[in-house]
Amino acid sequence: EAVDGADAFDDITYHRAVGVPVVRIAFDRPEKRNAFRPGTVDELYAALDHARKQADIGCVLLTGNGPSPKDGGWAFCAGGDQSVRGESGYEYRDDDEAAEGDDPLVQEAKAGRLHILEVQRLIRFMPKPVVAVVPGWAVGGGHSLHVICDLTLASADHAKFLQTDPDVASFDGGFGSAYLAKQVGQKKAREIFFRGKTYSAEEAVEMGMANEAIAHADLEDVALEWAAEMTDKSPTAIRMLKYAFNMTDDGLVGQQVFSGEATRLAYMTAEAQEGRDAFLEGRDPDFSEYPWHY
Ligand code: 1HA
Repeated sequence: EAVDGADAFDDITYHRAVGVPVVRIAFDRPEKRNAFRPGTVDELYAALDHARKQADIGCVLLTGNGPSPKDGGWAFCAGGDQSVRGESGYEYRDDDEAAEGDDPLVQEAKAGRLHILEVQRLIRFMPKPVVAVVPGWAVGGGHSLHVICDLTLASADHAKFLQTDPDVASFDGGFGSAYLAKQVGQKKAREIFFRGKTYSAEEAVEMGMANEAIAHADLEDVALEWAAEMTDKSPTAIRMLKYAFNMTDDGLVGQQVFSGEATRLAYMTAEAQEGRDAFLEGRDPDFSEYPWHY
């Protein structure tokens, strides 16, 4: 189902599933293997942030539209669009729209963009699962995107996983590499980056960086089934689990994010409300009714 305002996007599509609390966000530059330019990243960020804020959305499917009208090839995402890579990052060019308007200072600040990293953080910290649905190439920064997603489902027929970063003198030194190593182990992660070989969906599953290889024709249906299973469960439990999984790797920020949810739960207790009420009523709080649980 098309979502209001979704036709404002040029480089992505945004759909809401019917009957399940799930959205599908897809790169829509199939003739470029779904490589992203700065405007693509702005749109992706806006779409993900919209999904994040909807109380009736519990899961995001992130994928790439295809096949390419040029040669029939499939892609999840081929990373940063090298044709707009400038001296310090990826640049807005030609018909690539700047999402935040024409303020010259904003435009100047936006030169040389590497803001796919902001998208990575949004995926990492959003309180609902994001599933990479990989119908074809996942390459470079596109590979790193699948790595940061909570789950990866891949086309058994067309998915191909490839890290080209050092071939084009780029490097994702954060989640794309170090977090990948947590998934596949140090030796394999170094091989993926240092050798730059292509791996199939089945190999990706074997390595532990993808969950399942699925017949291409069934990929989207199975992804929706997985999303429906997850969104049948307790939103609070899923949110706490995602943040718990993240926390051991995310340092103090991980603790902050997890603990924020603990604070929210604590605020819901009568004990916390006594603290608030006492302040508002100008009296000392009386916590004597609340036990020291063990
Ligand atoms: O590492 C980072 C970052 C790190 C830190 C912070 C920010 C980061 C931001 C981005 C990145 C990166 O993503 S660096 C890595 C950038 N990506 C690549 O190096 C992948 C380049 N592409 C390929 O290696 C191949 O095209 C492919 C393996 C994805 C597909 O090969 P295939 O099936 O043989 O198709 P091919 O003919 O090469 O591509 C089809 C069309 O798509 C071509 O255009 P055409 O000749 O038809 O006009 C091709 O140029 C275009 N295309 C594919 N990938 C890109 C691309 N155009 C621009 N940029 C691309 N990334």
